[in-house]
Amino acid sequence: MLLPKDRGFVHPHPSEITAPEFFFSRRAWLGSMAALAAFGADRAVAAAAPALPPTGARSTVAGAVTMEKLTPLGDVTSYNNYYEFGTDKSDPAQYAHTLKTRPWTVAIEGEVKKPGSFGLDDLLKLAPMEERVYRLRCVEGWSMVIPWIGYSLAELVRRVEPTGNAKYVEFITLADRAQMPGVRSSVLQWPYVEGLRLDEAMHPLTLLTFGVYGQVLPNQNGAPVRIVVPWKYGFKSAKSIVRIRFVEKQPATSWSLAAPQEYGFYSNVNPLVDHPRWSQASERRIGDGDLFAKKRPTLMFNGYEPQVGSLYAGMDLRKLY
Ligand SMILES: Nc1nc2c(c(=O)[nH]1)N[C@H]1C(S)=C(S)[C@@H](COP(=O)(O)O)O[C@H]1N2
Ligand SMILES: [Mo]
Repeated sequence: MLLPKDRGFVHPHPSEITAPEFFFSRRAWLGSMAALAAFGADRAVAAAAPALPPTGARSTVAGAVTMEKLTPLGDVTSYNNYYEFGTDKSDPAQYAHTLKTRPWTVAIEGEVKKPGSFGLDDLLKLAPMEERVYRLRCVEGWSMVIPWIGYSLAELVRRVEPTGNAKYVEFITLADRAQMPGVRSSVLQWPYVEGLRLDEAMHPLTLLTFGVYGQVLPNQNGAPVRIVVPWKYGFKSAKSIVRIRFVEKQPATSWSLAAPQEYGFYSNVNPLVDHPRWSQASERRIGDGDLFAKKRPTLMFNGYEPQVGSLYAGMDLRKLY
């Protein structure tokens, strides 16, 4: 599923080019990270982060490049959603320290020729890690630009050899009351389940993610392994995955079970299709300033239309929201 390399380059607005100050803080920070890298996971992840970003732009795949300013690490780790730890944006940072991320295994089940289970260390070594700078657009109307570390989920999918019956991939995440206070609430059905069509899961942009900003994922960002699907609303990017199931039928996902009118299976970022309770035409970029800072227009497929638009050719995106 390779795409022409030169498609989809978005020319940056001058104000979007990362300021030089940023490189300095990042360089110092990476230096101390390297010194601190204590065990395998840290090293595997840190090695993938470029020691010095060559320019304002860091490439992803297939020409998906963003030169927008990165969201500061402090915001990435302290303002987010991880309902297993509570529904406030500050809850994950406050409570996720109780999550035990080792030992960790990911079971591969369903329509594959090679079912089984991968220990975290095997997953870390499965394919070379890359840094990918992606926009993340939460369905709630805020967005970030985040340098993730991981490799394309397709690497894993290919190795387990889906059968001809595999049409969808289901991601099942950890739900453990002992470690996760939010799981006592009935706000969602647990475990948190997400899903993709097989071709979406195989798209090179879909990232099996182990790190962020050159370090292993902080618990609140979905340690030790999550997916990131940058052209879909953030809730599709399931955190702390323990099982991956290959199935024939479209899986029921936690958010579409909770509110089917509001959260569809596809949930592609789409400024033309509003949420029933609010507009999706624009977004607040975290780090741009306070609540009154100017909003940015939301882009079709979160700006990844050149890469992923063809996956949805002929589909009515108003119906299949
Ligand atoms: N297991 C699980 N995964 C989850 C969520 C969650 O509550 N539980 N929240 C989602 C939402 S709404 C968003 S916006 C992203 C946020 O990812 P980040 O915290 O790394 O920015 O995670 C998604 N993955
Ligand atoms: Mo979200």
